[in-house]
Amino acid sequence: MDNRKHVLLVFLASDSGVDGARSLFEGRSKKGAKEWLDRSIRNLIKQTQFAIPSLALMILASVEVEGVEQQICDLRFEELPLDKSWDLIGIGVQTGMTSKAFSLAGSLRVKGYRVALGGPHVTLFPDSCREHADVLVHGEADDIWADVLEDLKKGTLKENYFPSGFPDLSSCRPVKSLLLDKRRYFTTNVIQTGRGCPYNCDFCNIHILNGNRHRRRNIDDVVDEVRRFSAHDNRIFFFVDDSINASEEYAQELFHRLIPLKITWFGQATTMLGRQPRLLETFARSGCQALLVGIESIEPASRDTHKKKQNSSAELAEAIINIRNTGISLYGSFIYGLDGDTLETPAAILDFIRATKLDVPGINILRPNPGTSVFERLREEGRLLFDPGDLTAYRYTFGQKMLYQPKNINLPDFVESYSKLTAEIFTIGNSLRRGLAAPSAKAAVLLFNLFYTHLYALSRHDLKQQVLKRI
Ligand code: B12
Ligand code: SF4
Repeated sequence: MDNRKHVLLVFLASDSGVDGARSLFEGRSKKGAKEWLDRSIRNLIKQTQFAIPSLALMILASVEVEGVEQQICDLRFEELPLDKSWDLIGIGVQTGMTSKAFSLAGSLRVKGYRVALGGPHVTLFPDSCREHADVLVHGEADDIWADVLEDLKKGTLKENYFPSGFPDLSSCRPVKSLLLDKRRYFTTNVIQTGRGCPYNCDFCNIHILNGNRHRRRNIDDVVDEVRRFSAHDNRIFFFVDDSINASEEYAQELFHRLIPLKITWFGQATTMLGRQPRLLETFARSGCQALLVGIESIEPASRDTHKKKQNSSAELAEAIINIRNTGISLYGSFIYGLDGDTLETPAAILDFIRATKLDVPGINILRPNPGTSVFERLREEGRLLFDPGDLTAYRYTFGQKMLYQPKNINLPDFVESYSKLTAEIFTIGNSLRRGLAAPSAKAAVLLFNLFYTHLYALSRHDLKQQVLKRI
């Protein structure tokens, strides 16, 4: 008889972006060949997408407790394996995907499975999750997941598990990548070197989820992980840190030590990197091919209001040019519609993109995530376009729905100006030009731009419907 306990860890597919972009008005406005074409492009995006596994679930599945076996199920690629019996099913929950998570949890509990919920939404809004789970795991679960598994074994599962504080990342917790079917992913080499952020941008809640202090892993542990992972998968590495250059000294030592390992890697950094020449050179030498940088706004008034304090607007362009000059391609993420923005802002964004030759521009509409201070402020100012009391009313889309009223621009004018801006940036010709001009990772840059040409057209279509229907 098998006395072991079996635990399934589930990753949910998002309804938006690369996981499954579709019109919110699908079926109503598109018919026949157009709908078929849209579906084909959607599948192509899904198949060639830069899908990476969930590091959170890799970390949890690597926690070893004798007598407990764990398996990951990624719903982007597979069905729930309910032909096997599971003693506990863990689901990661993100705000904006709560309806999906809660409905899955509900259907599993009806079938008699016990469900544990964890992840950012549980950490921020545990009360909204309570009735949907047998077990709630609050905060970063690196250490407490072992307690859950021990209690499962003993038959003493509790309703809530709280960590005693933020985990000390300098203790060694080896992550296993062997648990994954690597053919499904763009890469399984997903690594995080630190957590937490000292800044307080008002549209973000990383400083709440992971704390205001930047905690770092031991450099030996990270180097060892890179070595182990590359023996299993020789593709690119993705460092998921919110800013890989958060500590210049740490990043300098780590990536200097990675040079002999001859890997290639992508990551996310702050534009401050453009003013860290030594680190920039080390990044390039250690195989850095592309970085995502949060530019957010080039309007000084918007940067001030939204507390984006790191770099002044004047320094941004120079920083970006410096980074690209070392051979690293850049994905630059903007937010249009911040409180200092006006109808002049799109022209300034266009000029900025042309001057800096950004490889992949990301033009986002502000998303007032519940739990952020911008959400609270917009709620107080009566500017939210969804019910702030209903957390399931907040949904992620690929910029397909305005969730708030911009401060200085009325909604129809905003949508028109946003549409003009994205239609000008994302054309097939511009995608090819940017792909060819990219200093590295040319194929990835080209694909991203082509996908965005499709995705932003979807966003324009849906926003227009929203304005026309006044939803
Ligand atoms: C890399 C990344 C991505 C990548 C890869 C996602 C992937 N495959 O994992 C991409 C670009 C695809 C992506 C997409 C999205 N992302 Co994202 N992403 C991140 C990022 C930068 C790192 C995630 C990560 O690996 N962290 C490291 C792990 C170890 O930390 P963690 O996820 O928090 O997990 C810990 C705890 O939360 C908990 N936990 C997590 N899951 C579970 C599950 C169980 C059962 C339990 C018990 C515990 C538990 O324990 C973990 C270990 O301590 C985070 C920001 C961040 N710093 O975390 C945003 C973040 C997670 N993403 C976010 C969002 C909004 C999205 C999208 C919805 C965006 C969109 N518009 O489509 C999609 C959703 C895609 C999806 N299906 O989940 C938000 C979630 C906010 C929220 N309040 O819920 C974050 C926090 C960014 C932010 N600042 O707002 N993302
Ligand atoms: S947006 Fe980036 S810099 Fe600002 S608080 Fe979030 S993680 Fe920190």
